[in-house]
Amino acid sequence: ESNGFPETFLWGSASAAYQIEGAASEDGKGVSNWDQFVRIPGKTFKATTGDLAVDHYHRFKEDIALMAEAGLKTYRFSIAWTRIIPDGNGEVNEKGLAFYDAIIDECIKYGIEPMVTVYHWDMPQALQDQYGGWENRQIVKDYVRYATTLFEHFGDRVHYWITMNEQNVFTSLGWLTGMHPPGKVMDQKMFYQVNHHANMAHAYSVLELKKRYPDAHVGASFAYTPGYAWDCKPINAMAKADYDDLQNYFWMDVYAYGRYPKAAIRYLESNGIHIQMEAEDQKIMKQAAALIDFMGVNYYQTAAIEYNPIDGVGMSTEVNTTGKKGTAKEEGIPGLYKKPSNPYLEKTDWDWTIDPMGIRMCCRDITSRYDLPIVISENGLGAFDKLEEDNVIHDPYRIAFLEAHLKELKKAIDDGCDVWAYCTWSFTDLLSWLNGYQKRYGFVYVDREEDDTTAKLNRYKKDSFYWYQNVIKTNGKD
Ligand code: BGP
Repeated sequence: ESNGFPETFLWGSASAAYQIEGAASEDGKGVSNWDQFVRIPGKTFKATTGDLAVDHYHRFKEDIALMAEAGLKTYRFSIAWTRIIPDGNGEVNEKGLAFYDAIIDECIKYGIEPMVTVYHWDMPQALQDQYGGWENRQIVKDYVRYATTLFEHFGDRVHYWITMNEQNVFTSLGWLTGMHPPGKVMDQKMFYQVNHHANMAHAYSVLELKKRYPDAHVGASFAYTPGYAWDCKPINAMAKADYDDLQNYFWMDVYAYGRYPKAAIRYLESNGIHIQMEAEDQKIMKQAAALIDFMGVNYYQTAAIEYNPIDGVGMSTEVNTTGKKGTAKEEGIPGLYKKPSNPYLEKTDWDWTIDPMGIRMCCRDITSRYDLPIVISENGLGAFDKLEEDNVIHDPYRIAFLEAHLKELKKAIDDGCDVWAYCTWSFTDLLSWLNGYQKRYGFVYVDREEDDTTAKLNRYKKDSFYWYQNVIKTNGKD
């Protein structure tokens, strides 16, 4: 007999500042690495500006009223560091604080629990220019000061904090494939060093939060792509173990245990990579790990994992950013693993596997490995949606996708996983980092096209809006 979702379950949706706000230079906001990165010419992939985005900065009241109408219990959003401390480590901008005060108060007015992401990839460009941003240990101090500013100002009203969004993604794309700022390609040494800096920034900020608000709930959001060993050949099962240590546990073990997986460190050392640490680091990482309250999981897809010979495929920058199905290329780490296309799974137009059971896999793995509560901080389907006459949008594919994932999530709860929240990505349509505005995720359609800066940006409810409203009303029982 299924107990289903607990009464206190937080049904929600998620967004990120750069993808939704716009108002890129208003009210004292500083320039972020993304504001700058999208302007560098010659990219082989799309990187659309968030200058206007969907103008949430000016329309947040309308958007949050729609969230209330859908019945959301929580809204996960990120704060733009450049609004709070425009140059990264100088003066605090009161207008930036005031903007997020207004968002938080608006949520509370409707009984929506604000869930705040401290860092969702938009770093002050000034820090990049000053000292190389994440590449320099100085970032730890600056991040912690920024985070602490948020804790002190919003901590009386915000009970859920996410320190980092998908550290595995922004570091891999920033230092290995070059598709995110600062656009470095295969700089392995720096990739691992940057991760250590981010881990310390996370760890110290957890300590600062808990000093001030011991009852606050804090975690980091990890992009978890569970792997399936290709077949029953032992070498492929071993490749999957390598994949887990280097691509999953390399981050989750740090958040939950405060240490790197041993096999991953051995692999790095045998490749001449030694992470530079300060004397206290390992102690601080452990202290922070003991204090986190949940693992944040962004779940989109799974990957098949097969052994990859030393002369095999490497990281690919030929990812599908057009929505033309079948254009993604196989990628991997030579000598370890590669990710062949899984013949058992359907794919989205952007070649992401559709695998509802994967969400249950994530929960089960985290529960047995870490015994931590889980916040699903993102899950959703990117699709081309069509605005039809009378401003209706029929998106049965999105409903089917989410419904199937919720069924599996419910099973995970029945399996004994302690799942606190489920946030869809996203509530309104918004900017997709590398795919522009055509890859839509929302329950609410925003009528803007790619280069459309004069768009009215009207909001229209999709069919999925009403579906989610009913899910929340019935607490997932239907
Ligand atoms: C996650 C990010 C989000 C969001 C989402 C969808 O990795 O945390 O910010 O963008 O993925 O991805 P995409 O926009 O590439 O389709």
